[in-house]
Amino acid sequence: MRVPVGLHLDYVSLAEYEAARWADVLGVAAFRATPLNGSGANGIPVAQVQTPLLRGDGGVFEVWRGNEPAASGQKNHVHFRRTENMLFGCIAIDEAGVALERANGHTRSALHEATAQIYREICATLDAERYPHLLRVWNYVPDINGDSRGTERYREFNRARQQALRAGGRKLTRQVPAASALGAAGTGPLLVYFLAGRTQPVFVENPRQVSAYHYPRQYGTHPPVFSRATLLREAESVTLFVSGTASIVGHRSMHVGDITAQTRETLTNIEALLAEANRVAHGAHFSLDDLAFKVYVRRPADLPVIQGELTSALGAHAQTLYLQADICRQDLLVEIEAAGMRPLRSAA
Ligand code: 3EB
Repeated sequence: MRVPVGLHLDYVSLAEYEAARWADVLGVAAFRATPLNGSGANGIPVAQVQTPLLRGDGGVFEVWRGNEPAASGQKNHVHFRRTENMLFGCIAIDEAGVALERANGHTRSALHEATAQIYREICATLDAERYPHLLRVWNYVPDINGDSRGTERYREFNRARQQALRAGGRKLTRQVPAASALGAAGTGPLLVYFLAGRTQPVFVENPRQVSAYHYPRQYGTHPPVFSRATLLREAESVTLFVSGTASIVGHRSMHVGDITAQTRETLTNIEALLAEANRVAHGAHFSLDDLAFKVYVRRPADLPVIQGELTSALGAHAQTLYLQADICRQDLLVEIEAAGMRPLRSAA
């Protein structure tokens, strides 16, 4: 089958990465302990994600291609690369470097300021470059379950993200990107990478789950701004971006302490989301076989159980990347995101 024109995703090893052709690469997320010298050559944005690999050494590189010539650019801290219809960007801000301004007699936390700056700069970049539609956002927050002045850092992040998106004139419900938000290891920067486009995607919610932007206040004063999935239709293909998905039904975390049951509930959620995406997609029929998965594992010791469940559900040949990361609720042990492409017409 010939590869349809359109957005494309590969996970490659270090050796393949070093031999790759770059002309149509939009951007890269590098899952590797130490940054490569010379990565980001040709101005290609490389998000250095600090979530340790649980399998595979040398690193794994998530390579997004647009299948057409791409051009690089930078606006303030946002490194981006774009084709006619797509823009990949990444931005990292170190909390230690942000200026804390006094507002109404109190200072915002460094995390608030770093988050606000990142989302302000993303909005400004998309406005300036004219890619109005955020499709998919990946957020990596150091010490995500840690405390910020009596509030969990993830909740503080949510507050700043929502406020900055509001200030940027963006929707806060329904027409919001797919996303993931995970803990990053160590003391590195807050890191966000994203894909945006010029055509509006289809936004998909999970019938088994309360929309995250409608979570009740027990999960924080400002809800997380993301859709459960987005579908991008291009001329010859459809791309499905599945947000970070966990063992949540309604708005509650299920199976606290039970990694087997959490993994199964997460897969059930992804299957329900796929069914919903297929219902609203008109013409694309996604199955689990079409997707590449990123699996975030809180406790490395749970890896064999999680892997066993995924292998029996997805088969031994599924594209899976296992990473250690804290999940944004303390009681969640595993979170799974996915992406995949399908030809729109039978372009075989
Ligand atoms: C959840 O379903 C789990 O804050 O951007 C998943 C995906 C989660 C994205 C985000 C959070 C985010 O609420 C956590």
